[in-house]
Amino acid sequence: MAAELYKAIIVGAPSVGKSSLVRRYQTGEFRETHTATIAADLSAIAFDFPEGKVVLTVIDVGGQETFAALRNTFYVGSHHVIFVYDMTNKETFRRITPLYEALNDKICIQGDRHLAGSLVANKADLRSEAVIDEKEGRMMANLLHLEYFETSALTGDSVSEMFHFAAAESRRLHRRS
Ligand SMILES: Nc1nc2c(ncn2[C@@H]2O[C@H](COP(=O)(O)OP(=O)(O)OP(=O)(O)O)[C@@H](O)[C@H]2O)c(=O)[nH]1
Ligand SMILES: [Mg+2]
Repeated sequence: MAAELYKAIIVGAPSVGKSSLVRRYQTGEFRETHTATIAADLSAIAFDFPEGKVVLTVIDVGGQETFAALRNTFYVGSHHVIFVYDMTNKETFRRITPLYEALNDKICIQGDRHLAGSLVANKADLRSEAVIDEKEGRMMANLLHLEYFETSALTGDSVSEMFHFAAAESRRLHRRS
């Protein structure tokens, strides 16, 4: 049976760890240094669900404001949006709402449907330095109708679960419509 293809986009302020999360999932590696993503990187992740194969194309968009227009272009046709912030950096949390609104404006939402996605509090290995706690993160996720994850690209905590959810949820919502 042919694989089902879905598209996810991963967005957030610079340095929150978007590329690190993708890299951790794809290669199991972690890099200490930050190399800013220029424009966007594409990767494909394959999942074997009991119902069949799913391939999720992940578009990792550079967080610099220069790429705002590009981000909106890539959003069109996406099945899942992964919003990432760094739990040790308040400013990156503040960026979530404007990002959500900018992307939400790009689609025509029908009835009670919301933008499908996840809110990811990354750098959970630095929890002792966190300035945004779980309660605040979950509140924001509820408000925006997003699934909440706390991840660490350094330790790998919850990284597979987060990408797995993106694929499973894309499939579930697409099948229903
Ligand atoms: N401690 C810790 N550091 C992390 C984690 N994830 C990423 N980093 C570090 O944060 C920095 C930025 O990571 P990137 O993955 O390049 O960030 P990005 O969101 O892709 O940044 P842009 O491409 O500029 O938008 C790097 O120095 C990483 O090593 C994490 O979970 N824990
Ligand atoms: Mg990057």
